[in-house]
Amino acid sequence: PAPRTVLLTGAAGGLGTLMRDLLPDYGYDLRLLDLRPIEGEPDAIVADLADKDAIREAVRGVDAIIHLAGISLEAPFEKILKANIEGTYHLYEAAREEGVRRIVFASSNHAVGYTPRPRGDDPLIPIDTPRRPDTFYGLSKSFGEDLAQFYWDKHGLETVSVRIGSCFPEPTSVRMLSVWMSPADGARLLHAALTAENVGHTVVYGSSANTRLWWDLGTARALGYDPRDDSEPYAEKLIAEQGELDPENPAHACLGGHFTTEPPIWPY
Ligand code: NAI
Ligand code: 15L
Repeated sequence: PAPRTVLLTGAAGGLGTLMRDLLPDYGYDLRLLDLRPIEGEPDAIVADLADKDAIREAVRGVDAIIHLAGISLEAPFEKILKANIEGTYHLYEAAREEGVRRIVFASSNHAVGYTPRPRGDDPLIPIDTPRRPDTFYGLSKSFGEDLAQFYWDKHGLETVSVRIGSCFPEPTSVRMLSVWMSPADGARLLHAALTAENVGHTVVYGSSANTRLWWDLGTARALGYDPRDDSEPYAEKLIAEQGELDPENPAHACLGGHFTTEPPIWPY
């Protein structure tokens, strides 16, 4: 049966807030978790991924988990280790112990961030391109994908790892014209990842059907994802303001963009 009760970790964050609005329309009953309390959501679980007991209790009884919680930008390795690496391990271990069958893991394009972006008629980047993390942050997403594969092979716990591009209400840079995922398409993709059968561990890119797309959405479409949006209507204005991507600029050379040169730093 399709999952109904879904634990959403990182529910207070940007993507969590967007998905809290959109996913209930697909019939999900969301259980929310975050380090921070969420205004207007008194039932949300306030817990740190470091707290094994709290995480085990949080996953008890849910049909599936959408795992968004963690550090979402670059940070010193020790912080990434605790939140993203140990934290994701705690979540998987809790899910195994409690018999949860599927996790949708928010991976990132930064797991493959040093991959040169396609130019001209170059083919789209395939999902099985070698991982080339561009930050400790990207490295933690690479670890998360391996962890997911391991829990599938060893314990039969399924995961869809979504290498999200940029999921924000609108694209705000020329790079985002290629990697943007509209919130509505984000909800479509999460729904497909929760309901497709026999996913084992499947890795997909997460973006809209952008005219300037850099990567292959084949594995996402194979789950039933049918993106409806395209960043192209934003192109003229963004290019007028920022100019085209500069072939000589290293910050424009790879999928990860400025994360390969001057990554934004986690402020907490
Ligand atoms: P965000 O930084 O807005 O939200 C992350 C949330 O996780 C925050 O509310 C934070 O309080 C919570 N959190 C951090 N450490 C925690 C811990 N130890 N225990 C419990 N909760 C903790 O990030 P955003 O943009 O919402 O991203 C969500 C997820 O998707 C992240 O894992 C991020 O790496 C991933 N992602 C997001 C992309 C995007 O375009 N928004 C692109 C690629 C990946
Ligand atoms: C990410 O992984 C970040 O979490 C998000 O804040 C964006 O910066 C996104 O990548 C991106 O590549 O634009």
